[in-house]
Amino acid sequence: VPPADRGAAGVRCMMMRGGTSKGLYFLAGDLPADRAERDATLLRIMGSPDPRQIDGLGGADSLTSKVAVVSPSTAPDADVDYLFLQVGVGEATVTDRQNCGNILAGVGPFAVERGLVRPGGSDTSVRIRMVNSGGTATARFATPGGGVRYDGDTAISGVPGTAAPIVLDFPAADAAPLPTGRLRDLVDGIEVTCVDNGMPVVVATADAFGLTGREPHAALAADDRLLERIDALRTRAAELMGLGDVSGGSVPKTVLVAPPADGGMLCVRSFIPVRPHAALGVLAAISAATGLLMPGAVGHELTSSWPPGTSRVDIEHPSGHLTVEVELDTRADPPRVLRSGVVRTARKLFDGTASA
Ligand code: NQM
Repeated sequence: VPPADRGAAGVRCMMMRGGTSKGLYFLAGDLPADRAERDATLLRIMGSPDPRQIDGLGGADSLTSKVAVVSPSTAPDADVDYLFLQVGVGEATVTDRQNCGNILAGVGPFAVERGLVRPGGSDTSVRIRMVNSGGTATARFATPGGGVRYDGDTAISGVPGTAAPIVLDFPAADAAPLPTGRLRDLVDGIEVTCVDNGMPVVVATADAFGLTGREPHAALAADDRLLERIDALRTRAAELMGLGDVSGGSVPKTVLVAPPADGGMLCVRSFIPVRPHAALGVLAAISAATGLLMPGAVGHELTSSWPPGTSRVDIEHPSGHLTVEVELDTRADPPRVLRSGVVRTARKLFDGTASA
């Protein structure tokens, strides 16, 4: 399309809140096939690299500058493919280096809305191949009368009100969850467990950084010295995890763990990858819980008061709680993930044509 006609042509797009994130959902066929052209289109639609994204649909925050690209799957065990793209805020970047479990919550409903998946009665299950990580997920949600129901009575921390539940289930992963091959590593004098059950995460105790783990989000965001240390830690840990040079990249995330203070089972502060998260990423939470459940891992001592065989973990974060499920075979060496899961909600915010 010649530049003068771009705005007029537009791109079919749906905006959805998925979990505690918000993003633009596209059919792959509605975006340019050429990658450079696709990325340039997404930057224009979001309004990046302007830090305020004033000329686009992004919300000037990495949690609201996200994209799902959905297409029919060629994999025999999946209905649709989901490619997650993070559009930079304040920088002209579009990266596929990470997955996003929050935006994932909208993928099943979007697939039904766009006619990629036929609704299956009162409930529909959509099998999703997550292109970024290579794993699969199943999303189950209400479709009474053949349409997606968004309203309901499920509340999730970080989102006002209630909505219909979307149950996300992750089957056993093929890859071992310990990318360094060890339960613990010493990085910059700090004991860490590097774990990946859907998201590469570096787990350390809040105590190792002189923190309680209950610090308000704003206090962490203002602590430049701490953020420098977090960045140095995750950059060195990434080398051990085989992720190479991650400077400027969005993974690995860092999760600092501490004892609970609000009726949960542990309390965390997470960094995505350097800026503190106002809540907690879904796959980051699942990965951190996976690490903690392994005897000998950093933070495992926090599980000593949990009932034996615990698989449901209630995690406190800066804006509430996130409960995730992880079933591990800890007798295997290295421990194997049997399944993981989480409940989210999503809301269709608009469906239309974005000016590109
Ligand atoms: O870990 C933020 C989020 C995320 C990612 C980020 C996520 C996940 O809260 O699965 O959901 O880590 O940048 O949406």
